[in-house]
Amino acid sequence: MFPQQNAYRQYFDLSGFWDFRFDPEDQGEAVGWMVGFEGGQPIAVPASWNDQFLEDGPHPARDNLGPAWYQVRFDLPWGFAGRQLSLRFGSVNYLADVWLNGVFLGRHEGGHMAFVFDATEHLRPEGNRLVVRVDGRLASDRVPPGNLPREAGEGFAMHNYPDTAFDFFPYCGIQRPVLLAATPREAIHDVTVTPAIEGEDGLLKVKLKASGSAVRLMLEGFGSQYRQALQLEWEQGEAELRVPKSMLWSPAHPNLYRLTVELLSGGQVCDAYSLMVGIRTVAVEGRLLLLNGEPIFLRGFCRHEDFPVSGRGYLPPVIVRDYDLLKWVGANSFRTSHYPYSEQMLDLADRLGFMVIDETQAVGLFFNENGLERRLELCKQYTGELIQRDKNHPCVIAWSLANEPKSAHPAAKGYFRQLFDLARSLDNSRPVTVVSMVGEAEESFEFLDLVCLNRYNGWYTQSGDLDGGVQALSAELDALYARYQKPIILSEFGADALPGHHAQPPEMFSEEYQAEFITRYIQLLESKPYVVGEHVWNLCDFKTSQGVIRMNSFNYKGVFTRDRRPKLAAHRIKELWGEKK
Ligand code: BDP
Repeated sequence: MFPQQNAYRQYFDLSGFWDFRFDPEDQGEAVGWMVGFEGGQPIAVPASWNDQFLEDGPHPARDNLGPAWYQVRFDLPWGFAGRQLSLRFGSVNYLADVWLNGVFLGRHEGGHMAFVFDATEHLRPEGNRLVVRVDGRLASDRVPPGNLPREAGEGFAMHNYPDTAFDFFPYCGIQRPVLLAATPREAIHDVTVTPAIEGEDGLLKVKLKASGSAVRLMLEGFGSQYRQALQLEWEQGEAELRVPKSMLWSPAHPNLYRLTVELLSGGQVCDAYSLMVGIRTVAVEGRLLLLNGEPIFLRGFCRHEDFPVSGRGYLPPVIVRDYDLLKWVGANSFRTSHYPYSEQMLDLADRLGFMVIDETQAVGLFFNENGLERRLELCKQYTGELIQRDKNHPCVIAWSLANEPKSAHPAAKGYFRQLFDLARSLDNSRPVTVVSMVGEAEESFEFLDLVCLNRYNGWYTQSGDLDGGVQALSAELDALYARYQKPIILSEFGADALPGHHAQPPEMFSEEYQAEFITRYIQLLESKPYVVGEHVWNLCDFKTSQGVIRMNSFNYKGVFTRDRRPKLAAHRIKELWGEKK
């Protein structure tokens, strides 16, 4: 649960300037840096380290993926003593080892996901030292993978530097805030809210994990007079709130309610936790995707957490700006390509009414024996962590288990069957998908709820030939629907455009070609009755590794530039989507 400030809970944000040093010989542990190190330089937390410094000795700091060490000194804030204390990291990419006052608290693998360590026994009133070793190196048994051995037959790497099996820069470091949280000894540990609709009423099924004997639930209409309270004995562990004539959540009306759970001990409130909930349902029926029982069509983008200097670091003004761009251009949805975005981003999606396909960090998966079991274990961990973190968000309308796995391999279907079963067992209220580039060969579409396809006809194939590309896409979509009989989302399509580069007639890399490409795709997609969504690749230009197909180490498929200025395509999309409203 995200830390909260109320009469029973408090947290302290450790963001600021920490101390940092690279560890090129990987000797930090051997020489005892866990208790603190000398010779560090200031670094901003949260942010990726790569673009904060120019050099690391003779090498660019940018390409140093670790290991590297962070440390910060802090005193225990007023009022924290005697509480249950934990340290919560919003995201560290990729591998984090954490010591507090020389005591090893634990390790977390995988970026873009929150993790927590209990620190109660190891904190002192003054002079605490938190040390984090971060290793962002790329390896074939990590997810997402990189540095794949060519001789082992994984010849589909991007041939770029750093050598990723995915197309975005492998930014490293403490990329989201680190919070020191204080909670009561008897506390609420977990809340799960599942909405349903019955006639005009909304139903909220609330499940709790808590140490205590009884709880009280309170539901308030956000911005309305609605208020309801319910008390129950804790042993029940589960309750249903009926909300008569409820205000449903939808992109047009993102109505939210505030649910407060109070834990009672000896008749007194000893802990409280509030969360915003939305009453809405999502379902797949035949060739339709339904929100609150009504067919919906997803118009939107994929995006990256990416900005100059801060890299993949949490940057609230960019989040606000991106929502403004999404609204301006007429989007109603996005996919968290290719990793879970910050929790704060999802809070705003709830509030502003954006539908989100929430994706794990499983990008660039391959199924050769080499490290397969380990990658599967990691994917299970990531799926579990994502659903646990984001399960209560009304904005999340589907889970994506992976992006563009190399699924033309006999092991792929069984691999995704296990992940799909896991996702279903954790949450049976949302569709589950995999975003595919192999199309019909993605046999897991037999059991997945939605078919998500990425296509670049007229770009990587049929280059320069939009007529040919769109025709081929049309035929492929029909075949895909005929085979799987499930709603299809074109989850990526787009073309690079160098900002300010023009051509008439349109030509690849010009703003005109990108605008024309996206227009032709949208026209085709909206003519197919089984297509339920279109997500343009990408909202903004973003940084990748160096390689021959990535000029300036940029992917230029943004319809906005990296500093968020519109290209011609953005204006065109605004016109097209504006007509549909
Ligand atoms: C797709 C990938 C995406 C890439 C995009 C591209 O899913 O990560 O950035 O292609 O090549 O295949 O622009």
